[in-house]
Amino acid sequence: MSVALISTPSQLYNFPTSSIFFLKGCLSKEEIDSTCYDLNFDFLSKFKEAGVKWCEFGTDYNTEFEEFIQHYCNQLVDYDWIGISVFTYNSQVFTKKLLEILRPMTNAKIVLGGLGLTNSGSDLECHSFNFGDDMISLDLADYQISGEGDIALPSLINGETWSSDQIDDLTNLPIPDYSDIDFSKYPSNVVTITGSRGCVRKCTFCDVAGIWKKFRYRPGKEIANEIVEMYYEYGVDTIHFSDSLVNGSMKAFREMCAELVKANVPVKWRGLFIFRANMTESDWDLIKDSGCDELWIGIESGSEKIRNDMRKKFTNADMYKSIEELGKRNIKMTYLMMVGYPTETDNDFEDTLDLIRWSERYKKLIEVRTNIVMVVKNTELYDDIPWYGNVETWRYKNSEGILTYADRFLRWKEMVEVTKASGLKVDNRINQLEAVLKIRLDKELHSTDS
Ligand code: B12
Ligand code: SF4
Repeated sequence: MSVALISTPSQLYNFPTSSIFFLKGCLSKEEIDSTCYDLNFDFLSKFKEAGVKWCEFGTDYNTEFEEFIQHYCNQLVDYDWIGISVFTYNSQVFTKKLLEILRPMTNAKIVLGGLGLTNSGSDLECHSFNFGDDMISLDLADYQISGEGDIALPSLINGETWSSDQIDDLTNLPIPDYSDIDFSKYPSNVVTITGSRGCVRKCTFCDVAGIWKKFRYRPGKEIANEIVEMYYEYGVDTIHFSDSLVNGSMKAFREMCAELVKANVPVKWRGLFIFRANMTESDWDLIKDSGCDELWIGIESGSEKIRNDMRKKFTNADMYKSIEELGKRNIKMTYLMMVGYPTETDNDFEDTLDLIRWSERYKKLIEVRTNIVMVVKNTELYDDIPWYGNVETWRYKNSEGILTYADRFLRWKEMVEVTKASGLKVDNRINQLEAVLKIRLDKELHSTDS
């Protein structure tokens, strides 16, 4: 039985796409041989921004892309199974083109997987909510595994009963297998590690609880061991966690940090983090000493009231204190912010600007990524909060009157200006984001909603 595992663009390409190497580890455990093709890297390291533009917007396709894909497919045709990992909806355009070219060339069974089989927020017509179904009905693929592939994929290939249901227990998951790639081709020695799946919060705007019904986590010691193995086996120097929150379970998080301190390997780690009450000096020290280089923090708003509305559940006191503790220890922070939450008033927005201005004291350490709140399917915001109008340019009546898309866009612009004026870094994809926001703004201007 021969199996090829392929990652499709677009996603970051300065380090290997994780899913296919995770799945190779799972297949090896069941004694199924497989070969990984990091097509995301191969394609985007060649075509760079032009490739990203086509993948993400579906425009500017050219013959060079076509020739590249055709040539690439030649090495795939003889496999019995081809598994394609669709990372987000931004990989759908490429995947469809790949399938159109590959399908007539091979008799392999084609199985699709990954979170990009759905669409959680893109309003571009080239993105589908049921991408897997679409591809199967066009006879471009045979199967889709819409959930976790760790057990389902080996079962499917072995002809056993399989389901897309989530695994209950993440203990003893196989270690990802990167033996098919040469790390020296990549600009950074980074790999992704999963310490947990799901989340301990249920924020109103977020679809994580819809994707992963249950929060599950691995023992901290196991996670630390995997990091150590990645260092010795592949010379990895940086870990990115794929967890919704690296400190979802404080027990496992503390254990992992303590084990890493003991192991004393020169590996840095980065992950999504939530501010919490009851963090001790020793917790902050452990974070630093275990190699934490940067934390991405879903702060969302500088207003405690808005964060409560969102069910983020951390206070301003905890937020300011945590930023100081991280700042003192020289740990980089990326603030993930959103403006225009339905209940956000001008005063709430001022609180957000105040947080940014206050953060100037740690300006060398902080990047701020701001987006406009999106109403995403399978969230409380979508289902229960009385927004109205179009899902892309939704409106809301709050205590100050009607909050329109144009109001939210102005807040976004001001936020970006205040971030820059405070000397904090802004998202390096800000221009692409602004282009997308302007498309929505234009839709509102031309809509008949009132
Ligand atoms: C890390 C991450 C990023 C990183 C990407 C790093 C990189 N390598 O490119 C950054 C921050 C850059 C990022 C960006 C974006 N991301 Co992101 N990201 C994640 C995150 C947190 C972890 C992904 C990960 O590495 N998982 C670990 C791997 C092993 O898991 P996996 O890929 O899901 O694979 C498992 C299964 O899906 C399945 N599977 C996967 N492939 C295959 C293939 C087969 C054949 C089979 C059978 C099974 C299978 O089995 C695997 C093991 O169980 C997820 C949320 C999450 N916790 O998963 C969001 C997530 C994937 N991102 C998401 C989105 C929307 C985006 C953005 C579009 C956001 C934006 N608006 O800009 C961008 C797009 C990036 C791009 N350039 O196109 C969404 C995708 C939703 C969707 N339906 O498309 C997610 C789910 C977050 C969310 N809740 O909305 N992201
Ligand atoms: S926004 Fe973050 S903290 Fe909130 S539910 Fe989603 S992943 Fe969890």
